[in-house]
Amino acid sequence: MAEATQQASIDVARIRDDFPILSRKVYGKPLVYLDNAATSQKPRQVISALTEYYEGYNANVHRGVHALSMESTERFEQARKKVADFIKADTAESIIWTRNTTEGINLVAKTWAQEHIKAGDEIVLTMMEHHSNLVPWQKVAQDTGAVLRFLPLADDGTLDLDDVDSIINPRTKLLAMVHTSNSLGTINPVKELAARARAVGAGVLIDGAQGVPHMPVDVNDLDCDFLAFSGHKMLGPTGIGVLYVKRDVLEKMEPFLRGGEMVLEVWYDRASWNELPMRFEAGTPNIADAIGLGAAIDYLEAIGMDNVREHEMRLTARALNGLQEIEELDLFGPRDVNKRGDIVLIHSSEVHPHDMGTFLDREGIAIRTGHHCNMPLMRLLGVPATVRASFYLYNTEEEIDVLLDALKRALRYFAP
Ligand code: C6P
Repeated sequence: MAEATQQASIDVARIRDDFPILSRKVYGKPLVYLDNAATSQKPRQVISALTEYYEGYNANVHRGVHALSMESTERFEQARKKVADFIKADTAESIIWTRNTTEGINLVAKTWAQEHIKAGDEIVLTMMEHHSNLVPWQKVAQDTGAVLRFLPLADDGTLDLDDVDSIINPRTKLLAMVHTSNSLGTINPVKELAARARAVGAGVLIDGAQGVPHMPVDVNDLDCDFLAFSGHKMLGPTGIGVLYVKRDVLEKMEPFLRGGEMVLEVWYDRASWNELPMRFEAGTPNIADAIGLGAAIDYLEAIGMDNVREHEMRLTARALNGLQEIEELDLFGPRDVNKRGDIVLIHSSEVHPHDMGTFLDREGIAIRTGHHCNMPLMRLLGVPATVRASFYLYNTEEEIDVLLDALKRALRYFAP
């Protein structure tokens, strides 16, 4: 691949050296990894943090008086503090470890929502929600008799807010919405919509799965009650996620799972609850991966989230410019890179997305094809499946060009 030509504020070549997997080949071609919305790659620093934990101080947390247990507890809690600082939370007690975004949203649906949402209440979502921020609310609506309402989409893949005042109204009890769409790439005006929800007394949940890894996020600025995201999409290990809950909201919430660690005192017939956030972390937590996520946050902080965003905007602009010129392709989502994240979504009526994905794979290019856990959105767009490329801090402008070139060749290859 040609030498990097970025006039970037970040040194992509140096970053790439930290990611062992990026030097591998696929079918004899250099790997071009453009499936970051599904999961990101991991730098050596994160992989080492996991090895150091298992080789050096593996022990359960919050339970032992021995040195290893105290060391692992300290590193585990340091990681929690790193997450809190990363999203500008006031206190680490607002950070609950989960497995992933999906579990975080389900936790809110199974606890807070059961207490606060009643028959006739309304839950407002958008028409671009990932299944993880749709299906749990369908269940809440079925259980409680609440009604789901949806903010519709404009033609350019942004939200159509013409009727926002009737959709977010005094019956609204929760606004649960995605920050950056994993299909359209749209970055939603979450802060403005959170303010509208607040004005009618509703709670606010943000699905940060595609937002937190790619731009600075400040929970106080957004004024949300809940923010859920996944470690594996932000250079961290799989199996570790985060649910931020505003402190005063969390204090009033009933526990999610019950058992060891989340209790203060237990009798044969009853129990009392531990302090926050342990009250929401029953059983032995995912210690190693929480520490690994802490290392991922150190890595991102050292680069700077503003720099990550700026770099990805440059990559996305290059991709959009190139894609617009390929007339066989339909391109979804806003054209303005200020309104979108690192994701581009395309469809060609001439080539099935899976054929396109297989062709690109043979070129060493990893992209995602299918419905991206957005089936209702795909129906709305009128396509059964699409091709999606998503970028991260280690991708180069040359890789975008490799993608564009391969797409053109695929279109010629499959031409009717
Ligand atoms: N989207 C994608 O390829 P989990 O699987 O729990 O870590 O994240 C769920 C999730 C929730 N919301 C959004 C906006 C997401 O993008 C995702 C995960 C991946 O698009 C896997 S389907």
